[in-house]
Amino acid sequence: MIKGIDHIGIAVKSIEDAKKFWVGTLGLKLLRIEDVPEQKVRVAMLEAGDATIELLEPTSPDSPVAKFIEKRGEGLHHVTLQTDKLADRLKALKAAGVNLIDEKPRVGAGGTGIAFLHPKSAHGVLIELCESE
Ligand code: CMX
Repeated sequence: MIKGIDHIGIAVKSIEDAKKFWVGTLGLKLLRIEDVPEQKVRVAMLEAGDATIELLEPTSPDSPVAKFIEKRGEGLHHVTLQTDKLADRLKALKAAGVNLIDEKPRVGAGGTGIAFLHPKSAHGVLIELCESE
């Protein structure tokens, strides 16, 4: 089912500011910056070997990332795992009693199908599944 880690999401107040550390100091390569209006975030994708680091900046005070930063401060926000047959996997997870935030795939960064599992079902970690063949 799970094919690997796609990316790790880190909530930041400002991508411009966070880039100073992640790109300037650590030297990760900036792949792209894009708006994801459906999630009310702007994301910066950074190359980190086989996986990617995703810096998430809220674009609205009611963005889930804005609420996260308000409550917990900047930091690790979610882990994204690749899976095939996302819609089928979600049905199976629901049948297994997992608390799904998204019962059906929706559009995430890069236009791929994504869905979130609630942290209460994953030992405190927000898990994003993304479709990958
Ligand atoms: N990681 C771990 N726990 C989290 C969390 C996170 N990212 N976000 C919220 N929580 C916890 C809270 O601490 C809280 O726990 P307690 O009840 O123990 O205090 C609980 O989940 C509920 O949190 P809340 O502040 O009341 O927030 P909401 O219920 O309004 O929303 C969540 C929480 C996870 C359902 C919501 O943030 C969500 O739907 N997230 C998925 C969408 C998302 O994050 N999109 C941005 C990413 C964009 C992208 O990568 O494309």
